[in-house]
Amino acid sequence: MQEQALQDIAAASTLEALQQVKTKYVGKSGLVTRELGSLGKLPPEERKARGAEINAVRAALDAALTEREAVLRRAALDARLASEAIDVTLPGLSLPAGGLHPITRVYDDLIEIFTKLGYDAVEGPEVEDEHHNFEALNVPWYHPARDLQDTFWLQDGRLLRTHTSPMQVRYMVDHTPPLKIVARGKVYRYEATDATHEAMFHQLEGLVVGDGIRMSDLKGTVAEMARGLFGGSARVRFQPSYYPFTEPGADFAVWWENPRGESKWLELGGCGMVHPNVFKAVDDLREAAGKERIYEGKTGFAFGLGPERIAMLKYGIPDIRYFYANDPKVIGQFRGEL
Ligand code: FA5
Repeated sequence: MQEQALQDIAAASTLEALQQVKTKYVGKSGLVTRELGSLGKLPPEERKARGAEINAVRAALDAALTEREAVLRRAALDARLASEAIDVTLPGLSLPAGGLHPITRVYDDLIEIFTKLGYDAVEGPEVEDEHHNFEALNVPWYHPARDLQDTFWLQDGRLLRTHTSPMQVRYMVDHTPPLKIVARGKVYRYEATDATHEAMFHQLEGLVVGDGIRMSDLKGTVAEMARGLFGGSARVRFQPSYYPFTEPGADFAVWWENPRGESKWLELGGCGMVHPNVFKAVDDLREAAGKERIYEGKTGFAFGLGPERIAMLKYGIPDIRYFYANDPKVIGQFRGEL
């Protein structure tokens, strides 16, 4: 019987088959178990020898079963590992991922350019008061320039800021020159929209204040920004313009050739030397807050530009309204991939 059993064990090719062999010989009613059970029927003098014999068979079978089981388990594991193996050299499945909005990309570029030049990047409130948005910027209530920036009025004389220039005033009231800042954020104008005008858009404001700051510093800075945005060969044009909070004031445009070989002057924003009346208004606010008057006699320049115009040119977007319509066909082109 032992020989037959050992053959059966060796022939079992799966764990299930081995389990059957185990039940057949050493299970509760297996052949060996039954042999042991029938010992009682033997005459006492034979019992001991027969018992030892059967126990030896049982021990041999147990050992063989344990060994075979280990072999079969290892084989099963190897088979499973082989079937589940991952080929890390296969190209992965690409999943759609979110992407940065084109305006965010342009802002990131701008902030990087200016922080490299030593500017601090700041942000301020979108809900403003009349004083910071207009009055302190040398735009009294009767001034016709107020009509140039049609305003969304809120309750209590508050308004949605029409430009980021009130940040000039806010920052100077709280800080001591010399200073260099850029202020980013949303601005709002109550005007009809078209391909180049939105009622909500963005601006980046720059302000530099110190002693002996000159128009040439402003021009150099704007040229540096243009080169950072559009490459080393970008050219900048300044044209006289009027802003109540600058004297003199100018508009600046960049000559830029896009990847499709089109080139044109792109009006980017306004700029100028900070008007003395703005410094005076800041000192008045400082005095009212119990601070020293320190801005009279200082010099500085400021500029303000719209990142939408830059993004339109850079990414070939023909209509400003595409930026905020959330059309997947437009936004989807700026997706990344994971
Ligand atoms: C101003 O808002 C001034 N605060 C800029 C300034 C700052 C001048 C500091 C001098 C010193 P303006 O209204 O021109 O200026 O707007 C500046 C830029 O914002 C424009 O050149 C344009 O790029 C963008 N912009 C203006 N109106 C809109 C609009 N409706 N939609 C999209 N972009 C606009």
